[in-house]
Amino acid sequence: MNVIALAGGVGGAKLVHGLAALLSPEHFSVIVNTGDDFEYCGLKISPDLDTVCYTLAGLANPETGWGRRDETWTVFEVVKGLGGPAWFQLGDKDLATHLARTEWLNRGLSLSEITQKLCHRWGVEHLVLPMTDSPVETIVHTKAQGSLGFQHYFVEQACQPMVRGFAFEGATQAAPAPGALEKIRAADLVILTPSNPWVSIDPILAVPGYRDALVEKVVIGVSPLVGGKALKGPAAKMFSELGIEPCASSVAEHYGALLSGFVFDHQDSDELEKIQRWRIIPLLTNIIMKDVQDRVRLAREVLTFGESVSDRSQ
Ligand code: FO1
Repeated sequence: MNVIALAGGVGGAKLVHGLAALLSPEHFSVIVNTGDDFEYCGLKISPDLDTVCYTLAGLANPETGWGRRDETWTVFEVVKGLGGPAWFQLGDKDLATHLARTEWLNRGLSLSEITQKLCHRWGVEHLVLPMTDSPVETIVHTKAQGSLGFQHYFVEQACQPMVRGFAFEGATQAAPAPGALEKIRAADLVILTPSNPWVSIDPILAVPGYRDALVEKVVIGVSPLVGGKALKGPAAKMFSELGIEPCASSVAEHYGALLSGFVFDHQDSDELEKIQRWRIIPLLTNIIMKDVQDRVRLAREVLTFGESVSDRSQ
């Protein structure tokens, strides 16, 4: 079975890790959000690409999910000592990634080419594609502080400002990364991983071509919320601030007609009827991924569920 996952931050990377353990590189590729990308100290940083690649390479920091394990922080401690910026923490090994990517971008390589070079070095055999090679910036419109770049909202302001909405600057002028649409068209199953719908999956869907390509596919969404709370990050807070109940069925409704099936947690079984109302086939299971075994277990359940949904839609 050919599978494509759309992923953003840490939650999405965990399920991608489980799927990659079950599917060979010929049968599984990932399309990653680049709306979080920004420039910091002159360096071009692609956090979600790095989080997915580090996770697949076994290099990810197990505590935070982002950045690298066994990290040292010498360079940015000295930068801080000089009075330089320190709000976005870059470890020394992670810094090397940003130095290499920035140099290669300045030499004219595409984000796709750079991601392949890095994946080759890190021993990641599955194809990891940026959603586009063009610049797209997620802007968070907030009540008290106007429009903020995503990392300024997420890290510098620690997700505190109340959100009013989002914009994905550059998305309408962007095109899917080379090969991305072909991979989706060849897929038997597309998985919207448990990333933040607003700022990890929506930026991908905002790039022209993706929504149309997904229309005739079997698409399974996985809830990033359990019991009305996000497993990590501001997804539930964003739903509330936008006046929407933060719950699994709100996530299913957010994706709406895109979804053939939706995977959510036993704790939210009371939402089963609501989800079925939208003719979305439900799968209730334990969607919390505490360790690698959980990632593989959930991935296996999602794949089995995807096959059954695919059989029913034929
Ligand atoms: N998230 C933080 O909350 N604080 C940080 O200092 C931070 C640094 C950082 C460095 C590299 C990287 O790839 C990710 C980093 N993140 C940090 C996470 C980043 O904000 C991502 O955008 C989130 O994981 C959401 O996708």
